[in-house]
Amino acid sequence: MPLNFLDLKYLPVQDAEAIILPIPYEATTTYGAGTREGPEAILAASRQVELWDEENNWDPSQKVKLTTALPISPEASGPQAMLDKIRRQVQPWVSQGKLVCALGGEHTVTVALVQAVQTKYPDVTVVALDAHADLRDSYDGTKLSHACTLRRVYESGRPLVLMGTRSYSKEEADLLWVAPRMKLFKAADLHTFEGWGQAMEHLRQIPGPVYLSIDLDALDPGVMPAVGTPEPGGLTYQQVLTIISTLAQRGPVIGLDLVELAPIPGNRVSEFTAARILYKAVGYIYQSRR
Ligand SMILES: [Mn+2]
Repeated sequence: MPLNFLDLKYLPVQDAEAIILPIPYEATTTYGAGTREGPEAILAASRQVELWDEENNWDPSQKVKLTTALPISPEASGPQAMLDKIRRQVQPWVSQGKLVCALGGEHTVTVALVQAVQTKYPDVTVVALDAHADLRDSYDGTKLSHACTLRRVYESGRPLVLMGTRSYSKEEADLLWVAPRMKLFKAADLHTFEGWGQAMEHLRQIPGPVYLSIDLDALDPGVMPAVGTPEPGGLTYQQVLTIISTLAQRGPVIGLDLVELAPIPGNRVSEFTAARILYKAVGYIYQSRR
């Protein structure tokens, strides 16, 4: 029996308004491996998440028609085939107005997820939380590496907001300076009073639909140790929640993903925190829709 998010009772996908979609895809990991185990670890941990939202005094699991889809199985014939498979599966759900919340797997899956939402929401803005810029044109001989994710997303032609960034190459830095549709909020700036205020103001001004990609390494490794490429100096749990609720209060968040969780056996804090962030995100998004 596949795991359901929050251990909720089974609801057919066609009756759901929000779909948790596990994508245990891992092909181009460069440092710590294990992101293919990420979705199942988050779903298992989610069974321990309290359903009552202590912050806003409601139970989103009772009010939102939420279900967990079967995982998208990895495609052996290569990354492009995998991305095509994800896009083909997600696009019809998006066109029916469903919110797809994907669980990675490596960050590369975001490329297909953004393409899937672009058909219905051509005016989408992508907000990406990530320790790394992920703007390399190619890496280890492929353009579909996790290290190139946001470069491919940027090529979709839509505005891209990077938050929590604290590690990038000279090539990526050069692009960050000249790219007109790109806005960068480095982690160090988000840790200052003024920088944080400017970032929240920028988020409040984003018009139209937002797609939110959360590479879990955006969080500080003290909070989220189980990621493939940890970087010190990251965001706090509360900062991530405030970013999501600010985006949701501003306007529609029409898709999201949580990627790059690589579980550490014996340490459950990362997957539990990821499950908690996902449930909080669903709550913020539907609270503002009602
Ligand atoms: Mn990333």
